Amino acid sequence: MPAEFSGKWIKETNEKFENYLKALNFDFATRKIAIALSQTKVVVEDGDKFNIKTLSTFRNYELSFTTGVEFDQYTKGLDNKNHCIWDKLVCTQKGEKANRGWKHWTDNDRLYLELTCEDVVCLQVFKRKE
Ligand code: VLZ
Repeated sequence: MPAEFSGKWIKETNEKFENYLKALNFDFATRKIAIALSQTKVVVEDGDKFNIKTLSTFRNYELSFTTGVEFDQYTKGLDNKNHCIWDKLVCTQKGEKANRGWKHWTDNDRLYLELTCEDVVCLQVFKRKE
């Protein structure tokens, strides 16, 4: 089985990202910085274990999990306290915000990431670099 998600991916497009950050209560100044940034995803897929880093010059996020295994997540400002389960690369989060989750999929040299919070759906597209 090829590890289809493994690699380094650079953000190309980012639809509704500011609305998404607003739904998460990010303040105005942080949103303006965040939407202007380049973002790189570094994904390591090893069987059912994943490590996903979201990197930028401003802030970095890192997440490690095993698909199918529920866990509690805490990242300050972003997820705060959440209970998560990833099914392959689809995550359902139960926390302070309704309807939160992520979905990742690939197509040739593109990585797609759909981020949802309340009624906002943000779609990010990344291009494979390595
Ligand atoms: O990634 O949910 O793909 O770890 C960015 C907020 C939110 C501030 C990005 C700007 C959400 C900093 C990334 C830019 C890096 C995200 C998932 C895995 C979960």
